[in-house]
Amino acid sequence: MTFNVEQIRKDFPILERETANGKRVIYLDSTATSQKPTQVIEAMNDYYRRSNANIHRGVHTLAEEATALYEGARERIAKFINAAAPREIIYTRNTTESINLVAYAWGRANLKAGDLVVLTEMEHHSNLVPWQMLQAERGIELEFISVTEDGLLDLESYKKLLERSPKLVSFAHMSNVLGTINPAQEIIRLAHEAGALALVDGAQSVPHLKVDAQALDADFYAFSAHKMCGPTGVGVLYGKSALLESMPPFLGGGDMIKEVKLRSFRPNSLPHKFEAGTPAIAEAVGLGAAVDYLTAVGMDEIAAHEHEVTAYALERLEEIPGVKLFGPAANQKGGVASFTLEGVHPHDVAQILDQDGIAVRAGHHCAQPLHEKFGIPATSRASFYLYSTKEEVDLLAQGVYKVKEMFG
Ligand code: 7TS
Repeated sequence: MTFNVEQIRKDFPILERETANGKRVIYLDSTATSQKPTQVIEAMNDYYRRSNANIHRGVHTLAEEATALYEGARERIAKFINAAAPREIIYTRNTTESINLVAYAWGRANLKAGDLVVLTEMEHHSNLVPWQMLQAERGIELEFISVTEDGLLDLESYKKLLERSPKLVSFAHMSNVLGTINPAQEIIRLAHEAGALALVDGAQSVPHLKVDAQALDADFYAFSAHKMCGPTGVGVLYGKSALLESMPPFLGGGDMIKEVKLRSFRPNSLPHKFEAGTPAIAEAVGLGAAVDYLTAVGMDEIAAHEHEVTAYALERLEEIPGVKLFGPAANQKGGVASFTLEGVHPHDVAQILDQDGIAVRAGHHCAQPLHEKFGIPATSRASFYLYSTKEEVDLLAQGVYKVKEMFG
């Protein structure tokens, strides 16, 4: 299938709607959450209309069908990121819960006072706070790979930290503010050479790039359905099976057990050991449909399209006097353009753009330390996905000019 953005846009009904003042929605906030194609909406609708039942608990037709749909989605997700087996795919609520699962189940079993965990200065709060909580509880140490002025990871600072033999290196594959695509394979290889495990926050990479968990050799890889054309409420933790086997469970309850006595339990096998309670079944089905959709369009085609739109956006924004862009050049980043406009607060930029139907985000984007590093409280951020167009970028640029005029 050749990539045709106009054809793709027809799959996303929301892109046709208008705002209250009659403007067509120009959705430039896919980094926060993506829009959903009809294929995903219908898969979830069909599930509720035809197959809804609780999973793994019944022999009746609907229970068997629901279980098959839920587990079938897991198989396709495993293929999508090239996991070695479906049992390496743990359903969670989102990236945040996936990282917390590692911090609680692996971290509390394996880390003690003085052990070092290496993070980076460009992390989302989801990959900072769980480790800060463990630090408060256990006395582990945290260090951070520094970010250069260009918005890249300083690998020399990383190599120095590795001399201190960390137990874990945890980093974002792609930054949600700078758009930087980090050299994940190299970071993981260096971590392993130093005897550390590697956890990758893939919230922004899995939706936009072809990810191969085995080629990367990641020990853990976390992502969210809602940023990759799927629904909210479901995410994934990929983990190497030997590692997941060695870990104690995270939450306790139904489904995660093999046997329960009044005073003891035996945990279930993978992946169920980490899926306590009735899961988000329709949402898992929706994620399966999202994976099918992205696969049919082609991840390489999506990445190429986004690259073209992003390069154009950086060019158009850069030529506006007073605009300062953050992050590396287009060839080192995904579909994100974070910027400030001299003399105008980012929230005002976003609010004025909204009057023309243009949806961008303003704030610290859950990466407060990164903004602090750059000496700013906030940025405005436009972000792009497979349905974004250069025409939308033109409207964004026009909108920013308009903001400039209004603020003199
Ligand atoms: N990690 C990164 C790199 C992210 O961009 C996000 C969400 C998360 C983790 C957390 O994902 P969640 O699904 O668990 O919430 N990023 C953003 C954003 O940039 N704007 O809104 C959410």
